[in-house]
Amino acid sequence: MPALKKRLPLAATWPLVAWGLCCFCACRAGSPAAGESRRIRVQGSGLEMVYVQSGEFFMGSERGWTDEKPVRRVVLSHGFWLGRTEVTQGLWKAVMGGNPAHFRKGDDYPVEQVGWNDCQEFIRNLNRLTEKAFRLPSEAEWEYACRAGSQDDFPADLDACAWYDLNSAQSTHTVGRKRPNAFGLHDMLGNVWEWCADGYDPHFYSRSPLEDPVAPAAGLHRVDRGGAWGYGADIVRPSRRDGSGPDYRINLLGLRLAASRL
Ligand SMILES: [Ca+2]
Repeated sequence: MPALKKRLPLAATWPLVAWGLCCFCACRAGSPAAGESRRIRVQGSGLEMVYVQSGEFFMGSERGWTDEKPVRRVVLSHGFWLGRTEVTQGLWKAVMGGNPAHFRKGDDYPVEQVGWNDCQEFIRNLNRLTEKAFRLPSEAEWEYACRAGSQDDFPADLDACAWYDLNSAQSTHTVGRKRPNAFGLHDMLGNVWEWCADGYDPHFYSRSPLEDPVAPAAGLHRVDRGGAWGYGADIVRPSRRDGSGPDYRINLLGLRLAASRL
């Protein structure tokens, strides 16, 4: 007599099927979870990157300057990694071998007095050392990450989350000491302005694509964002835009790193 094959009841197989599907999907997707972080060591220094998921938001402000209008719904179709803090003087020294900062109070202070072109050289060297593909964030990525789900154009709790003219004692401060935003990012507002990848075009919002907008890095100026220790609450805002020449260096302006993948 042939052996009878014992079969599980159909209902009993569903948990196994579901578990298998979950594993299959997770392996195929391979995408990090929102807020996941990774530390990267670089020649005795390092940095921490936080994963920001794709999404959409209203970019700009009807209460802001003319270059912040029109407000439009922007889609970021891919998640990306962003530095938990501004680039520190310690990391800059580890990569470049020197420290251009004005406020040399410690390795955990943000680097400043770095031009947009200096930042490109820094990123090239960093990528060679780490075999990764760091870059500056786009302006849209920066504002999306700064807002972290908020549409508040004038944050009421600026003292808690930013170094600006009323609490900075006219200096930069150690990165990461102020309260992080909802994405876990520190000092997006204040401390130092942060270079973005885009060229600065005051009319860009009127004609930019609504999905993954990036203004070409051309023309006289590049975008910097977030305000700094020497500015007031009218400037230290998520949607405030500024443009500076690519070789402009000042003790109010630094950078934060981004990467599409790590
Ligand atoms: Ca900042």
